[in-house]
Amino acid sequence: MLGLVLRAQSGFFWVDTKSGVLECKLRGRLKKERQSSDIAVIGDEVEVTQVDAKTGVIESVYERRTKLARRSAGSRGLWKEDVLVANVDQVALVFACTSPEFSSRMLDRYLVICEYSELDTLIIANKVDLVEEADAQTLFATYETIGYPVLYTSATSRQGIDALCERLHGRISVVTGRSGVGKSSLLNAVQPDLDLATGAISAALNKGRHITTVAELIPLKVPGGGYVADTPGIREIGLWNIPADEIDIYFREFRPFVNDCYFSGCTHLHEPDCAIRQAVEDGDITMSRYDSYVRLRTDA
Ligand SMILES: Nc1nc2c(ncn2[C@@H]2O[C@H](COP(=O)(O)OP(=O)(O)OP(=O)(O)O)[C@@H](O)[C@H]2O)c(=O)[nH]1
Ligand SMILES: [Mg+2]
Ligand SMILES: [Zn+2]
Repeated sequence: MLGLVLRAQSGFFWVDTKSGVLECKLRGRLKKERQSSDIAVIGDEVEVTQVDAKTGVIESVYERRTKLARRSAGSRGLWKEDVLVANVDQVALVFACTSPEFSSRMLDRYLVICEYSELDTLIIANKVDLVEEADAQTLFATYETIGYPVLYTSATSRQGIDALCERLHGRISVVTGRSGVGKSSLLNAVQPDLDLATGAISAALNKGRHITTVAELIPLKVPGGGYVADTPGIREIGLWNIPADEIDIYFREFRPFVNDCYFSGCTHLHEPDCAIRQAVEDGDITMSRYDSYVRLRTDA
């Protein structure tokens, strides 16, 4: 039977199948090859043999179409890749128009991670009810111009919620963004019976809790299905495995210019005849995006 891993914990896997959610273990021979932590992760499509009404065994794991990964400490002082979610169709980056204050630096950083991981991206501008529509659009205009879809939403007034539902249907989405922007509130608006903890309650639950980057995939009960992972942040994924000299191409509006610099290894920081800095001067690249690039490039 085909299944999808919704949750993984201490060697147990909760797998969504046509017979419902089964609690599964891995078939012994699967464990011989690798550590059980990377054999199957949430989002993995697996082949399952049902044992009884509630349990099963994972026989094999299908190849991953995409993945969201971070670096973690491995054996002998080496770094290893930690896959957080497999088969991600899109990343929904949630920002609030205000409270907490919008940070273009953080958005640019997230976008680099998404471009590098080759994941579709949706920008959600939440809490539009707290600002003037025109002010919200000013914050996100650059991103629409360079081709990212931006949804203006309010979990409170339900503005944009139908459009959000449409975006989530039939796909595996990772919903991320800093604390307090309204991730859980938006998902509750999409599907009220999810009943995710929000606001002060959510903060209290998280206090003293181990930081889990991704908890689980939540199946959506909508026509066409779909799954969402409500995650506190993909920030710690970091930019570790992105070579410094590749960062420019993950700023998508830089791409038409990167080959026009005088020096082939141009860092776009100080070289003469730099096409990127010329584009900034000509207004084809915004100063804010260029500043984000400079910061990421000099940190790398
Ligand atoms: N005015 C307004 N308030 C909102 C909106 N969405 C969420 N909030 C409020 O913002 C606060 C934080 O919302 P949450 O949904 O808990 O935020 P979160 O992103 O899930 O936060 P963490 O779980 O801590 O990562 C709560 O008090 C919500 O009621 C919105 O669209 N408009
Ligand atoms: Mg939350
Ligand atoms: Zn250059």
